Amino acid sequence: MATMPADRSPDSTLAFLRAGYRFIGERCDRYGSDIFQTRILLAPTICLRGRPAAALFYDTERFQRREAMPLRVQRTLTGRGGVQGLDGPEHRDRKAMFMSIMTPAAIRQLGQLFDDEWQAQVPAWEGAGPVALYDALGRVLTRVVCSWAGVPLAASQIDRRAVQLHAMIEAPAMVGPRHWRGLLARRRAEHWIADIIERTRIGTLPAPTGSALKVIAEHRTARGTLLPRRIAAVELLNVLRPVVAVDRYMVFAALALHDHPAWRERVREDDEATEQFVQEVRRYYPFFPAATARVRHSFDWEGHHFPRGRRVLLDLYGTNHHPALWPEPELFRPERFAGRRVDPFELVPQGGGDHATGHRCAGEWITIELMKRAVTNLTRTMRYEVPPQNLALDLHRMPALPRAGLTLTNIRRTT
Ligand code: HEM
Ligand code: MYR
Repeated sequence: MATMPADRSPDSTLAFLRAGYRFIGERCDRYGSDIFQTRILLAPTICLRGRPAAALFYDTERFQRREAMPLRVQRTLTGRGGVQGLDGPEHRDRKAMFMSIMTPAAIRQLGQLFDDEWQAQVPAWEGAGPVALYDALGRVLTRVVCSWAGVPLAASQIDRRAVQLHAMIEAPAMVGPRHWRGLLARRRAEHWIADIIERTRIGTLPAPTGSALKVIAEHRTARGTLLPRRIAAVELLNVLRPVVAVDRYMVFAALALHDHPAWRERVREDDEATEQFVQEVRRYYPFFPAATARVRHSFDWEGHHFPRGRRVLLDLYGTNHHPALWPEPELFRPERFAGRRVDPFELVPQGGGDHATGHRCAGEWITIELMKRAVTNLTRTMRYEVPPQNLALDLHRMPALPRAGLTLTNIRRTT
């Protein structure tokens, strides 16, 4: 049996939270190995990166999600009892519920609502002083996703819900106030949505056919029962929250347009270039650092032993920056996607493997659609300036974002 390189320190949880996106990659580089063992949350944890590792990690025979996600992540970001922690037939059934919402027509409709809301906001942005893109898009996406999902939202509530959804995304890897804000936000948001689920079920709140609200409120498990109201709320929030999270990728796209003016010109004219650009934004920028699972039954892989129950972390960021997959990974080069067929284990910002049978992100197509529309809106329908500001991305902070969320000035409509 090969010896797996191992961290010596008794626990690396804080080191992970401090080191951020490069925690696994730095150690892999140091050990000259894409697999090593460390201790996280006081328990031995195997860390992996790269394509073969991703193919292994998404083998549902070998890994389970039950009791895999750290509690601090469940209490803020994902909630408890949702699809992320299910296995086997129960996962298939719940995942099918999500995928049934993601029809091409529904995705187009979401995209159209997003374009309409963006255009509706431009006059206000034109008249305003500096616009913080992250905050502005957070509000746009909150309004749009609620309308698309069938969730009623008064205009006066948009800011509050946008702040809540952002707080859940920003909390999982933080200690102190940012974490507490996420805990509170989740409690409040689950109450809000559980009430809406209840009203839909008793018929006092009509839900549009095919909407996420209707599908989730009326979903029946294999045993023919409705989801408990709180779980239904967790699942509907698993649609609302991550759609709002796409604002981070939109900020990254705007950052990339700013840093690569030649690409601004290319995407203005060419939809294929826009596609490549969006893929490179998803590959290059730091978002979801790592996915977690546990070994289902002991097995050996490439000479390493994986004992039953061991927690495993797959480095998503590190796989997207692996030099064996991506030559010169630290360069932003959308042309690397020209004519390239990307297999399900190479580009994994939203997980790898199969959407229906595994845990790959249910919202990947939505994410790509919304990002393309954001790039088109930024380059073809308006002009703006990026005033001097600190645009550095701190890879120690998870999730990462430029400090001011990217400030734009002198916004003008061009079409
Ligand atoms: C799962 C990332 C957007 C819904 C995931 C996973 C990642 C991820 C890394 C977990 C993969 C794994 O466990 O192996 C992202 C990122 C997004 C995004 C970076 C950009 C904003 C979305 C959107 C939706 C969505 C727009 C829904 C509309 C889900 C759901 C799961 C999931 C339901 C759980 C899937 C499962 O456990 O089977 N996402 N996601 N995500 N995502 Fe996303
Ligand atoms: C979502 O809302 O589900 C989409 C993306 C949110 C990403 C937030 C990432 C923050 C850091 C999480 C640490 C997890 C470590 C296992």
